[in-house]
Amino acid sequence: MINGIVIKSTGKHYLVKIDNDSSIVPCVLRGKFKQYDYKSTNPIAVGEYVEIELSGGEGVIVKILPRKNKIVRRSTNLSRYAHVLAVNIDYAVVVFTLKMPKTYLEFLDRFLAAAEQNFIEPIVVINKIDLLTTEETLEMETIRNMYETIGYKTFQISVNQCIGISEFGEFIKNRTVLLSGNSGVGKSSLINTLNSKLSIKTGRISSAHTQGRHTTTFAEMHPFGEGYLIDTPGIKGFGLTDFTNSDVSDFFKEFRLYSPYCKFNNCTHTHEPGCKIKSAVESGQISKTRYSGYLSIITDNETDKYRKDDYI
Ligand SMILES: Nc1nc2c(ncn2[C@@H]2O[C@H](COP(=O)(O)OP(=O)(O)OP(=O)(O)O)[C@@H](O)[C@H]2O)c(=O)[nH]1
Ligand SMILES: [Mg+2]
Ligand SMILES: [Zn+2]
Repeated sequence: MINGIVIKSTGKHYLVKIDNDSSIVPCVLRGKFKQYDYKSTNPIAVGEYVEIELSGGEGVIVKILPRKNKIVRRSTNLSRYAHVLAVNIDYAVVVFTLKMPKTYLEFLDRFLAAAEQNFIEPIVVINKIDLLTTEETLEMETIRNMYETIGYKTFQISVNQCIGISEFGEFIKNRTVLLSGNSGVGKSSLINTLNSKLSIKTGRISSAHTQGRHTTTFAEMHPFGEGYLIDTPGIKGFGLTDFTNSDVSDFFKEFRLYSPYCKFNNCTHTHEPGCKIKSAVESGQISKTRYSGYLSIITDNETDKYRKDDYI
């Protein structure tokens, strides 16, 4: 039996890097496995530790080893299926841009919530700061301060002008790092800059729509120092999976300081009297955008209640 790690998955075919060896073997999956108890569009994700058997030049994945953690999103907003972005990761990076394309804070908050749900440390990377006017730079700094105050590590960078790259690289080196974000925010460009031996395909931003074009189509791990950078396809939205409404306030890091003091211990922080989260929003201790991010996740969940069992 040979042990390895899945560095690329296209759904049916996998590339597995063999442990303590530099060889990479194309693999297929033996039969049908139903390893995990939720419906997933990809039963084997990038980062998976597997056992393979060799037959001819090809490998067969015969076993998936237990996962340390995972980042999962609903594949589309109303989908019954979950999509595993990556597993066994040390940091979950969300790449954010104020423009070209514009990333909504709700997207960021949902990603952060999913990382918290899975006990993975998230990092916020604000890219394309070279494009910002003075006014937009102030807006960016306000956003950055807000997330730093909550307790998230943030970086402001420009891949094009090589600003902040080495500081970020130093922070994540030798770890397994997932990069996610909307299409066109510069995930692949950032990976190419960090590891100059790579030349991953990058895209242009459509000038009419100021959006990316989904240049990266499959998640793939690339070496960086002793660790890996996981490039992923750009996503539009981020739906959480596998939660109940009462869990959600725990996924918002700063909410945990207030929720124990709400009048009702089953407070959903929406309409109840004596809610300490609502009063923290009113007094400005919790940001309004974070609170609306929280409400949007709760609302999603209510809309989907009747078919919750389908995707858990
Ligand atoms: N102005 C500016 N453009 C950048 C910067 N970083 C990346 N870009 C450009 O943004 C475009 C999209 O970059 P990609 O790296 O392909 O973006 P991506 O996030 O991998 O996109 P998908 O693979 O579609 O998810 C390219 O034209 C890059 O040159 C930056 O710091 N400043
Ligand atoms: Mg890409
Ligand atoms: Zn409350």
